[in-house]
Amino acid sequence: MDVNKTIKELEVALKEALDGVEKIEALQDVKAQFIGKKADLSLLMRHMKDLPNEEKPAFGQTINEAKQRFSALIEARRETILAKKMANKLKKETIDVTLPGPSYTLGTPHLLRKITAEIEDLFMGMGYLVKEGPEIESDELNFEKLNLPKEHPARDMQDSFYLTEDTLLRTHTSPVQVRTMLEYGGAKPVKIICPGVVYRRDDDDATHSHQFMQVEGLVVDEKTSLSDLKGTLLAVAKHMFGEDRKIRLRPSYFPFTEPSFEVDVTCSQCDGDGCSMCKQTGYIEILGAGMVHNNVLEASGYDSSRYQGFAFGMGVERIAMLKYGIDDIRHFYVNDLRFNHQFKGGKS
Ligand code: FA5
Repeated sequence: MDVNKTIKELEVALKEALDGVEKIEALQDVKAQFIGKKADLSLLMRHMKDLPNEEKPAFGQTINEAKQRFSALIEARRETILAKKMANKLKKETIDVTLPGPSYTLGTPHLLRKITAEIEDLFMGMGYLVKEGPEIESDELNFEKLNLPKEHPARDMQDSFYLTEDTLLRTHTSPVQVRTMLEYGGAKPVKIICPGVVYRRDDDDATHSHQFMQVEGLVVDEKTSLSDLKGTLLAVAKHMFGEDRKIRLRPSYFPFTEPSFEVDVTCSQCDGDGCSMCKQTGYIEILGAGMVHNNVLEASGYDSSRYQGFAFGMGVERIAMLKYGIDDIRHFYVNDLRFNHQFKGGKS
């Protein structure tokens, strides 16, 4: 038997078989057929036993070398198939950059967030720091240190959601005043605003909500007067509503300020003539203010014979309603995108 001739014939047959193979699975079959255990090439080894001993090594080497060549041919075909497969895949995955992409609707900051940012900008421009406090507050900071001891009748002005006997959802942002004065230890002037969410057991109607936003302001210094407070509030009203809107200061009562005021702005719906939104008064209340009560200064570590202060707390929703002629506070909370998207653009 001429082993070289047989191997050559097998090699020709292998090359022909490989030429027609396009898939890895088919290549496996060809591999089994030509170099597998039962392949003709492997079966040639059986002739070894019929050969004289001195010819056996050369015979074995010839077959092993043939096996290596066959393997290399099969391997080369595998690489060609895989390369073709990858090329096809890439061709199919080609991205057409001229195709229009999916359209995403851009969101917009909520109007209350925008108004708050506008107020923060105004006050930061006047040298105020922005301070924040927790929404779950102690009775001590929400009421007691603000000159509202337990059982004080004025607590009824702010009907509260209590969580325990001594903790509640804060009813106003005024406790942040107290927190800041305590933090400063009565040792330095204070000039802050405190934006945040507050909660009251108020019945929801066009101008009241059980959850709303306030921005508190507090200035404590050695020379602080009522005219500083008036000037500051006038600057706020003009900045937020323009020169044309009128404001009025009404004497009022807050236990933590003396004297106290409520500040009203002419109603945007009726321009001051009276309508259902302003309950026929022509005005809408936007904030409470006053000179900080001596008891409050003292309770937070400030010497009231040396320091005076003024404070105010404004309702953000009421300001937004006046500025944009919104007739119902509930629009802010129902997440109707038709409402929200009207306030796209501008400052965020
Ligand atoms: C206060 O909350 C005082 N802490 C404000 C203050 C601070 C006075 C510092 C003096 C010194 P009042 O309860 O009036 O005050 O609320 C302030 C503002 O929050 C109101 O003028 C109004 O604009 C808004 N507001 C009050 N209750 C509601 C409500 N239920 N829904 C929406 N806005 C409200």
